[in-house]
Amino acid sequence: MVAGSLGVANAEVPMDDDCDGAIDEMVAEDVYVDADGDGFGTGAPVRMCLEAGYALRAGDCDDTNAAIFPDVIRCAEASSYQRCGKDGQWTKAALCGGQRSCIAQPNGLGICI
Ligand SMILES: [Ca+2]
Ligand SMILES: [Ca+2]
Repeated sequence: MVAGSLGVANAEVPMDDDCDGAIDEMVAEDVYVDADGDGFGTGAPVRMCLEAGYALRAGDCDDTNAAIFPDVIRCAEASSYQRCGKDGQWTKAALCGGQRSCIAQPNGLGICI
């Protein structure tokens, strides 16, 4: 693990930077705010010990809905859908194909049937 500026900060403020109870080992985790608790967060990473309300993975397209996270789909229009990308952005709409329709589910997901 690269110490970088973290080492400078630790010289001034002793901290348990890898959550093992020892102080100033120059190791920390990048975590993301995870408001809905689905294991995927949003926004800029924060270097700290992982705790409730945070996740190690980013990419949540909707951090207010625990059913929405990378790789799920939602309906864009009657016969098209969007996929939640690993970057936390919805992809461009794609057709369900084969005369199928996209049916929105109560949890916000979509199903092409
Ligand atoms: Ca989340
Ligand atoms: Ca979510």
